[in-house]
Amino acid sequence: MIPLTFSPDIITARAEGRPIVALESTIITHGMPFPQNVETARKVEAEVRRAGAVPATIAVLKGEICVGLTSAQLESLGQASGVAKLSRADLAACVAQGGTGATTVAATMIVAHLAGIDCFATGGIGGVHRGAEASFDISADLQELAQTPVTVVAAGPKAILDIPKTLEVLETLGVPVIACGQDEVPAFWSRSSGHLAPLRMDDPKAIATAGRMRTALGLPGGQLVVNPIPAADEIAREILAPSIDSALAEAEAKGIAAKDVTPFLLQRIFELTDGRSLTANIALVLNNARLAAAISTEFARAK
Ligand code: PSU
Ligand code: MN
Repeated sequence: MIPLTFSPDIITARAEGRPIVALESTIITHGMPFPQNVETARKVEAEVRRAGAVPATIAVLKGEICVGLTSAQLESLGQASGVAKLSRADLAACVAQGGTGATTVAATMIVAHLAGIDCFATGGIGGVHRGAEASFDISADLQELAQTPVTVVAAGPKAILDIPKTLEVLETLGVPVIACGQDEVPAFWSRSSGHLAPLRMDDPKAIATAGRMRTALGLPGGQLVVNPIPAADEIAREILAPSIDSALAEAEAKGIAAKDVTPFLLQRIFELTDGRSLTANIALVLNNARLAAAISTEFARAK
């Protein structure tokens, strides 16, 4: 028996064969400040429902792997401090010890797959950090995409990362990177990264069909769909670049390392842009939720 705890909504959705979209929780605990984190999590869930699917936010609460959170659980997770950030390496130990933790893209993919969920929406995935040639800091999200069959919708690698190196590693790992609606890989807060995506598919059905074909061919791993932030909400690359550079310099000066790097950079960029980065982050997650709902609808239809 796999120890998963489904919320009442997800029990019903599974029984009815409805499309389900997985949502991560690290974005709630480590990616955004309270109360915007809880507000956003609720809006994202509502957006998935409006688009005809059922949201399953995933987290570990007191040793239980929860697939779907109740409103009260979401609120208390968003207010809690010192919640662990769980990636592939941390998940089993947290559950075994009865701990509480938020799941990253990697851990959310693992749980989604165990729960039979094909599609997952997030903000941005982790990737190869700038200076990785010295620090070796490459997110476990990339390895997960290589081995776990879930289609992940993101607004591109976060612009704090080294985007060309991230694309190279994804190619090496055999992960399809599919841009939706444009030829370029988007850069999270900005629509443009200056790098062409290896694949482009504008139709959710084509994306689901490609994912199912991967499975039919016996190829392990998922797909990364990169969905540009809506034009009205983006922060142009040139405008953001100085804030990213100073946040990176500060992280280095303070010796921030490992799991703390991404949360530190996101928080500093939020401060340096007077909150504009957060407004953009919220808009892009909602946009990804809509696309993921459409893709999961196509996966459900084919079952
Ligand atoms: N996307 C966001 N905000 C976040 C994250 C993604 O918009 O906070 C989180 C995700 O959970 C992702 C993690 O998996 O950051 C990457 O962390 P790391 O670089 O330490 O692997
Ligand atoms: Mn890292």
